Amino acid sequence: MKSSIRAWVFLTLLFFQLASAELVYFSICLTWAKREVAGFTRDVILVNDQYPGPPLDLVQGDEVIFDVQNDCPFNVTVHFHGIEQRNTPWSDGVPGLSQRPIDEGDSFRYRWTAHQYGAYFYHAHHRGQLEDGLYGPIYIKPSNSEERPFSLITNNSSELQAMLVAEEDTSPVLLSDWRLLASEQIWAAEEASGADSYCANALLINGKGSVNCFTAAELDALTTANQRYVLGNQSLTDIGCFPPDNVPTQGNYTHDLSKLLPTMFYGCTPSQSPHEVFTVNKNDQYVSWDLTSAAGILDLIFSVDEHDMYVYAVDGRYIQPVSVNAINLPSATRYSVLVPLNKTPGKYTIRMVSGTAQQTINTTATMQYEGRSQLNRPSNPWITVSGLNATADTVFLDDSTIVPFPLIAPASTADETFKLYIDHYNASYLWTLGNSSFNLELEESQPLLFNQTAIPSDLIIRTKNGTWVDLVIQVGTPLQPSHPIHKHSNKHFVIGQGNGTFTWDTVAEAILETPSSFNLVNPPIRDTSGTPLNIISTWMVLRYQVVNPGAFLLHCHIQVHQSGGMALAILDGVDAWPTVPAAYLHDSGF
Ligand SMILES: *[C@@H]1O[C@H](CO)[C@@H](O)[C@H](O)[C@H]1NC(C)=O
Ligand SMILES: *[C@@H]1O[C@H](CO)[C@@H](O)[C@H](O)[C@H]1NC(C)=O
Ligand SMILES: *[C@@H]1O[C@H](CO)[C@@H](O)[C@H](O)[C@H]1NC(C)=O
Ligand SMILES: *[C@@H]1O[C@H](CO)[C@@H](O)[C@H](O)[C@H]1NC(C)=O
Ligand SMILES: *[C@@H]1O[C@H](CO)[C@@H](O)[C@H](O)[C@H]1NC(C)=O
Ligand SMILES: *[C@@H]1O[C@H](CO)[C@@H](O)[C@H](O)[C@H]1NC(C)=O
Ligand SMILES: *[C@@H]1O[C@H](CO)[C@@H](O)[C@H](O)[C@H]1NC(C)=O
Ligand SMILES: *[C@@H]1O[C@H](CO)[C@@H](O)[C@H](O)[C@H]1NC(C)=O
Ligand SMILES: *[C@@H]1O[C@H](CO)[C@@H](O)[C@H](O)[C@H]1NC(C)=O
Ligand SMILES: *[C@@H]1O[C@H](CO)[C@@H](O)[C@H](O)[C@H]1NC(C)=O
Ligand SMILES: *[C@@H]1O[C@H](CO)[C@@H](O)[C@H](O)[C@H]1NC(C)=O
Ligand SMILES: *[C@@H]1O[C@H](CO)[C@@H](O)[C@H](O)[C@H]1NC(C)=O
Ligand SMILES: [Cu+2]
Repeated sequence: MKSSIRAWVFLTLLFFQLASAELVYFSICLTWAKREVAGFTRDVILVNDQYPGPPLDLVQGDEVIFDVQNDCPFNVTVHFHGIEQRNTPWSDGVPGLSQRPIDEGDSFRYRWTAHQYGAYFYHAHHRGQLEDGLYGPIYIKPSNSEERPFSLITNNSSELQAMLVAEEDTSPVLLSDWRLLASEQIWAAEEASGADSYCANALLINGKGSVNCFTAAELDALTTANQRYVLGNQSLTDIGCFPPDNVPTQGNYTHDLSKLLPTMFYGCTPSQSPHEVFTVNKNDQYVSWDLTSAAGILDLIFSVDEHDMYVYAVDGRYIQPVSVNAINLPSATRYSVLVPLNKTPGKYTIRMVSGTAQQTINTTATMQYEGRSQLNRPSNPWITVSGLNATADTVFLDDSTIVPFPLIAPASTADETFKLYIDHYNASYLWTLGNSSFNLELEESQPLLFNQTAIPSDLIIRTKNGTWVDLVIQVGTPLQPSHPIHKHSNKHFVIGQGNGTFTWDTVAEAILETPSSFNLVNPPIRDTSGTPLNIISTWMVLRYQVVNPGAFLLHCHIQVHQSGGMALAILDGVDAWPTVPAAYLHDSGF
């Protein structure tokens, strides 16, 4: 009965959606205040007094006016992750590229059109403030004209209807890691010690979770073969992390470890804080979730005990659905899933664990069927706390096999190739994405959109509008974590990856020698892609067409890596450069 009422509501909504592109006002006020998160009180950036921030819900075609009032005692900006900003590059929220930081007490008006559909999120883009809690989900309901991929799962009309209704009711599930120290404390300690600060203190689902401390013996038993390889004769610290003097991860640089602060690498205190409970109804047949990682440090692996997940969209765009049991989310990625509610009604544990070797850390939530539980036992996990398969049948999503729906392919050749080199830069905590390190202070410089020579030229590449561009991302020294590389503005195709050094001048040359390293037929379309992992160095090639002139950042989404300079400015379409509206050039968008 409930389902049929909802189906009716759904069809009615579809009808009204036809002519419903609207101007949507969304207003946030940012404050810096004490909040208890993961059982510990610290200063947090609150969005309308909330952590995490409230959801922004739009319909494809809507135009949004997003007003930010900054009542924090520091400058901020807000970025809309994965939003193309077609014809509105001044609303991308990147200090030093698209705007000046929003001063204390000031406000700023972002204005953009939702040409795309799907799951996105907004987050801080000034210094390390993402890690202080400034983020919230964005969902853009697809217009009717976007073909859904569900008939690739089933042609049973009742099942299809249930999937459409589930999608209509989809909800964000915000996944994150959390530190007990504020981002500026972490940054100052990195500068003082020289160390790269890569450990979290808790994992959170919708902002909820606790700190869990394993004993040394438990951690020893949980240490995987891969971790042992990197650790050598060292052990995980009491927060489950590689120690700060681990040479493979820190690089061969000098450190003053006495300048590190408690809880950065060591110091575990357990807490008991509420965890998230998702109530589902078996009669719905499916629940749809937009898994969204706002993590600052770690890849996160997500799994629901005993249940399958049909992954049907990635980074906000439909894919040919695949059925899996566990998904590794690099920082800032989104995976939309339909979970079939076909098990014995009861409580099932949702497990989230670190997907990055440098730390073993986990949290849980609960998926609970409405009504009386018929399950009189704990649910069985698909994954272990260390992120391995807990059963012989566990299926992990393989990002490299994701196929877009409907299928679109990139150009078969590129007009230009840029080789970008990732490595430490004179210190463990400083990094390159190219030849040089993007100094954090450059965020305070005149925006490149207003002045193309405002920052040093070795941190800038320029492209022509309409051309196809290959970004060859070369990870230099071995044993680095996967770097989630995010390109602002339009999405890219992930056309190739390999081990060792990319020795060719172009992809065309590389294909002649190693065709199996490339896919130009149906490669994944992403806005954030993790570099491949191996015990040797690796490379990855991103191909995109320049369609939206403006100054856009390419960067690692591990926050401390970005702050440490793993970023590059792309001046897209310099031959068709836009005129910045006076309201943005001189002021705050009003
Ligand atoms: C904050 O931003 C304003 C405007 O961009 C700038 O003038 C000011 O110097 C910044 N303040 C700090 C502390 O960086
Ligand atoms: C559903 O029907 C379409 C069109 O006939 C077909 O392409 C598709 O493979 C079918 N789906 C399944 C799951 O059988
Ligand atoms: C379609 O699916 C429903 C619900 O899963 C099931 O009851 C029904 O028998 C199926 N219909 C056909 C024709 O297979
Ligand atoms: C173990 O690590 C210590 C400190 O890093 C080092 O001095 C020592 O040589 C190592 N021992 C072995 C057997 O590798
Ligand atoms: C570390 O760097 C120093 C000085 O550059 C060098 O002498 C030493 O061999 C290096 N050690 C390793 C393990 O690479
Ligand atoms: C992490 O996993 C362990 C072992 O399953 C569990 O006891 C613990 O409660 C989990 N941690 C959290 C914070 O849920
Ligand atoms: C995990 O998968 C591997 C490879 O398929 C298998 O050998 C192993 O037995 C699985 N682990 C468990 C606990 O089933
Ligand atoms: C960083 O190191 C490179 C060589 O690795 C050197 O050429 C450059 O001058 C150094 N830069 C700074 C700022 O120390
Ligand atoms: C652009 O930036 C450069 C480098 O800071 C500066 O020399 C130049 O005066 C700026 N141009 C304008 C028009 O502000
Ligand atoms: C990096 O250096 C290479 C070799 O000198 C040069 O071709 C390339 O343009 C430089 N890249 C940037 C972004 O400056
Ligand atoms: C840039 O190129 C795209 C794709 O060719 C085109 O749609 C767009 O209109 C161009 N923009 C400008 C400002 O010329
Ligand atoms: C790179 O090496 C890994 C591990 O040795 C292997 O699994 C993977 O297939 C290789 N990748 C490519 C593109 O050759
Ligand atoms: Cu990185």
